Amino acid sequence: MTVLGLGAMGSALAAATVTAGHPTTVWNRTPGRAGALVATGAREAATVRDAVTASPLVVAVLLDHASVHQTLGPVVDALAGRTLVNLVTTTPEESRELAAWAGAHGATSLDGGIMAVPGMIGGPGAEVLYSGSRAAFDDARPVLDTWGASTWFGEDPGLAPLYDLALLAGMYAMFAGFFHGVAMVGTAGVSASDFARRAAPWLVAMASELAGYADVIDRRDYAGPGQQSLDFSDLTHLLRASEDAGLAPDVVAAVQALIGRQVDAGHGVGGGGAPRGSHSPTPPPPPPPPPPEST
Ligand code: FVH
Repeated sequence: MTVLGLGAMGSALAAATVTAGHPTTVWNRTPGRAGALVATGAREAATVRDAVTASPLVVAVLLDHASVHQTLGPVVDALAGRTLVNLVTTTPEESRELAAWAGAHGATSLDGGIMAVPGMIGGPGAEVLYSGSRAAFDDARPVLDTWGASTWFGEDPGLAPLYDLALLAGMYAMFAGFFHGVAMVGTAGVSASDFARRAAPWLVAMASELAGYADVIDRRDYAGPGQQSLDFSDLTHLLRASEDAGLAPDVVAAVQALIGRQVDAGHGVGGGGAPRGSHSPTPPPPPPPPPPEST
């Protein structure tokens, strides 16, 4: 297999396939990043064309969508008959565009969302989400499984990035809330480490509420019994405490604005599935995502 891009992630992926004994060719735009991989058995290609033609499986781990086209555009004829695995973080539409472009030039393709940081690759807890050609997924499986658990979501190339970005939405919002909490307790001289020891089990406990919210959303029943109303989910105290402490209220204010929008639209008495008495805010009702089709 070939890895295009030897940044932090591309290097980790290539190292895992080399360790697993798969013949591995690597290429990077800026020379000089392949030394450690070559020392352990990888072959460094001098040109993109050399790298692409070296393997039936070509894995792009570049910076962004534009860099994939910049890199592969000039050698697109060489993709014919090969499988392109795009592990670059892209939007669903960008992934669909890339898959159609590769397909028009005779390549099959898979899109992947890496749910791991480089240090996790090849170890427990790493997962890569795939969508696109099922046949390509099955053929590439021996290589893909060296990086972590491999899960295929469907033929639509946009599904893996959709899940990837949806999961990141939860992660980023959680981290932003945690950092705001750190700032709040910091005004009383509490260290971030002390607060983290308390916040981690609290957030894990709150994560157990997700299934309840999901059930309400899937049933579209926002007025069922046992739910906390949006009128109750008022973050005024949280906002005022933040402002009193001289903190930028942006994170909390954004959530309060979402709640306010729903209340203003007449949904104040509805809820989001949280048990009455818990103090978690209620999300607006998005459509349910499609389920994974296979692993
Ligand atoms: N690192 C992570 O934790 C995350 C985990 C989730 C998935 N992401 C995505 O993976 C892609 C690569 O990420 P990375 O961490 O390897 O990124 P960098 O270390 O910044 O390396 C970037 C490589 O891309 C090359 N590159 C940049 N622009 C171009 C271009 N126009 N043409 C060709 N190559 C390009 C760069 O080459 P160079 O600067 O050394 O010449 C690096 O090899 C990414 O989509 C993450 O969102 C990682």
